[in-house]
Amino acid sequence: MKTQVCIIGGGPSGLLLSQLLHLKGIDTILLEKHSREYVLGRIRAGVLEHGFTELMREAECGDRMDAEGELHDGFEIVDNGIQHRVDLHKYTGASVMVYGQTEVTRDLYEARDRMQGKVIHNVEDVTLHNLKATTPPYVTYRDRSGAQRIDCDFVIGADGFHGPSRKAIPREVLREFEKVYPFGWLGVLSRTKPVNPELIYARNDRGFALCSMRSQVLSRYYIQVPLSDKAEDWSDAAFWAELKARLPQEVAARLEAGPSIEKSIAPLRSFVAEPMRYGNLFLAGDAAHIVPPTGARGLNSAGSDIHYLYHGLINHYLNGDDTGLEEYSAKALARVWKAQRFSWWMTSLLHSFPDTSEYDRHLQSTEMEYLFSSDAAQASLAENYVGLPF
Ligand code: RFL
Ligand code: PHB
Repeated sequence: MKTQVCIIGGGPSGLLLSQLLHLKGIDTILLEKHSREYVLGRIRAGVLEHGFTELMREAECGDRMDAEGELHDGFEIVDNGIQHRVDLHKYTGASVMVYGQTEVTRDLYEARDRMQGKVIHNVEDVTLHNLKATTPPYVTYRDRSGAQRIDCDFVIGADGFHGPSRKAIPREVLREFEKVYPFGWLGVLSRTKPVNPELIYARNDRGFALCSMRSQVLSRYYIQVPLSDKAEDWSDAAFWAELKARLPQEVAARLEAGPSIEKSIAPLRSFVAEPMRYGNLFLAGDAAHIVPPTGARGLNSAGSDIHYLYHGLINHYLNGDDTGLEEYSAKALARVWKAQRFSWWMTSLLHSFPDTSEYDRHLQSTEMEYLFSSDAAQASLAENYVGLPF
């Protein structure tokens, strides 16, 4: 087979790029390791920044998001029982869209179907070749009918943190930066009315908690847990009791508990790989960088990579101009590091750290006091949360 752009990974990054390029007449083939049902079964991000929603509209995938997603002008931060509101709209004039990653991915898959996009599922042994050679690159893989080969101009590594693309960059070229947090988030999805019209991020001596949602009848809650915990060890009753203990009493009193539809633990990690380009391979999204979910930056940073890559590729194909592709890694990384900083800051502000000193605890409380006594500090939080400009 032959295509212009071979995309590895059928998560939001890969699907969005494939859809945007197709609309400009650029041919892609997308390879995904799992079935569509499996990809859609993963419960992940819930908050989209304005730039991401604009990309969805440009990809002609914005209708359901605009009809069913909810615009939020602010969110709450609770500090050991005391509630403060961060007014996103007041400080930035912008809002965020609460619309789940599952729905984003479903809309993108449906758009790919409508346009007869080439999306191949259940591929194995994806291997990248000739990335820096003078001859064009190609990708090999296996499916049910045997070994396959795709010749292309460019390979896009949008295959998440564990995919093969980043690993195809030689050790002596790739630099990796990592920070592993000593806790995870236990998340529960339940068919219940969200406890609050806006998200609540709660700092508590028992550990962090987050009240989020997918719709007016579907809630998503998280609590910080030690890395040694297993999701199976948490009964629904134990989860609800612990969540309520970390929320202000009046919020806990109105929280509607119900059976969990999904329950899983995600470890918290920060990670950046540099550079994001190697020859004709371009990395995008979680393949190149991970953030802890506290600042809701992961999917949104993937979106900004796709924005830069999409413009670089259309300039290459439609105008013969390679500047965008040459600048891709540096431009994408500059924004990625800002998202890293913000996610680290918000994680440090809101979580309980084991083995923390009295001094560190004092600093954390002072940071919180400063935040809610300073318009400048709230404006800084707000501009990062709604998304820095591309
Ligand atoms: P994905 O979604 O991981 O997709 C990569 C795809 O590549 C496939 N793949 C392969 N395909 C072919 N061959 C191989 N060998 C392959 N190996 C892997 C995988 O099957 C998969 O389908 O990466 P992508 O597209 O870059 O998207 C990134 C986002 O998924 C991620 O950043 C967010 O989910 C992070 N995140 C959040 N981001 C936000 O912006 N806002 C949020 O509110 C938010 N909340 C979250 C989150 C992530 C979480 N977890 C579980 C890590 C909440 C949580 C709990
Ligand atoms: C979610 O709804 O899954 C969610 C929302 C905000 C975050 C992280 C996760 O910061």
